[in-house]
Amino acid sequence: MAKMAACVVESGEDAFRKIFKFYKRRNPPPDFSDVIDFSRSAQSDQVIPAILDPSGVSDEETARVGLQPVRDWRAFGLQGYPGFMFISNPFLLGSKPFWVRQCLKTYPQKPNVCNLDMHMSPSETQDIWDKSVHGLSCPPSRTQSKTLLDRLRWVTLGYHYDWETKTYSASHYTPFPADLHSLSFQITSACGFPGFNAEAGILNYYRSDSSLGIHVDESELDHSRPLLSFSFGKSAIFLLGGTRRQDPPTAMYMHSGDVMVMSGQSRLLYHAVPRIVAAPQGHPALEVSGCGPASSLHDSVVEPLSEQDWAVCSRYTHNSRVNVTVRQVLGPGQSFPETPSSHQRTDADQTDGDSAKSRKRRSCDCVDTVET
Ligand SMILES: O=C(O)CCC(=O)C(=O)O
Ligand SMILES: [Mn+2]
Repeated sequence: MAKMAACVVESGEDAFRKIFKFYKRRNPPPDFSDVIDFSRSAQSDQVIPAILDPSGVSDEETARVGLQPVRDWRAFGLQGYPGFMFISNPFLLGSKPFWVRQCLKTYPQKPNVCNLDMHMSPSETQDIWDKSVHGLSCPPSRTQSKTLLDRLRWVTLGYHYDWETKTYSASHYTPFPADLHSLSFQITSACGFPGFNAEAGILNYYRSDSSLGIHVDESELDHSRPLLSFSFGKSAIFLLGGTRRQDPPTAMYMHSGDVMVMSGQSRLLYHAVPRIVAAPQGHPALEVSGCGPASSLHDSVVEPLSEQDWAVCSRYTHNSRVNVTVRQVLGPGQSFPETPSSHQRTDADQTDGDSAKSRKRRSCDCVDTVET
């Protein structure tokens, strides 16, 4: 057990909750010295090299989606977490802005679903980007009200996750974005999972004071398929626990461009994001404008951004974080049962004795923001 975990956790307690609160604390700020940083080598003896399959994916295929050749990826595992893989920013220089723009401009558009749809009409939540960019490309002023982009907390793709019932259903489906499917397919192939079918996505948008409660992602019907997670913008402290709340979690940084793969025994572990932190010095959330991806590739998915799009993405990622999780919901040949599945997503709030209120809030805002 890590130093910090040992001193805040007594046996039999909800160790995860204690450590979640430890990292969430503002005053005094916590000691971050136990947090694993995969961007720095030889940092923890818990970190082990991960085995990839570079033969499964060509350099041309990875370049099309904005990724480096697989042989250049810095991929790690964690002792005690079989099936967990961490790929430290495998993106080609200049390709992250494209994916950030997709998350801010393209994926929030209809027919995808977002938190703002819960209390606004479709015409009001149309063109979130266009209605927000004026505010974002000018210097912020005290009197300006929040833009729709500022108020965006989650977007769902493909089989749309229902936050109330914690299920997916055949009847609430819209086509999954082809570009994000390609990106996910290349990464999962390189990680030894050929034939991954990206069927559902959840995008979480975090401000500096946001956090995401303790939960397990178990609503998907086939848990033998990996779950992928992409991060852009500010860094986060990510906690990866065990199968029980008493298991103390391991803390790690997720920086802009980092990718996680949760598979096998690590597919159903408790996890959470207690805190958003600044991007490390010298590693800006987004590269400078103009170092765009090589656009000469035939059929490239990733395209250069306009100056204005880049400026908006750059400003947004300076203050915020976007996380994208991609899930395969059904196994090959599997279909949804007649009655809705009883599989549940659990979270920290619901075990804190305030379940009705927190459930209501989480149905609108997956990422829990403390308004200041
Ligand atoms: O933001 C993150 O890194 C985690 C997101 C997550 O766990 C989820 O969407 O289920
Ligand atoms: Mn999750």
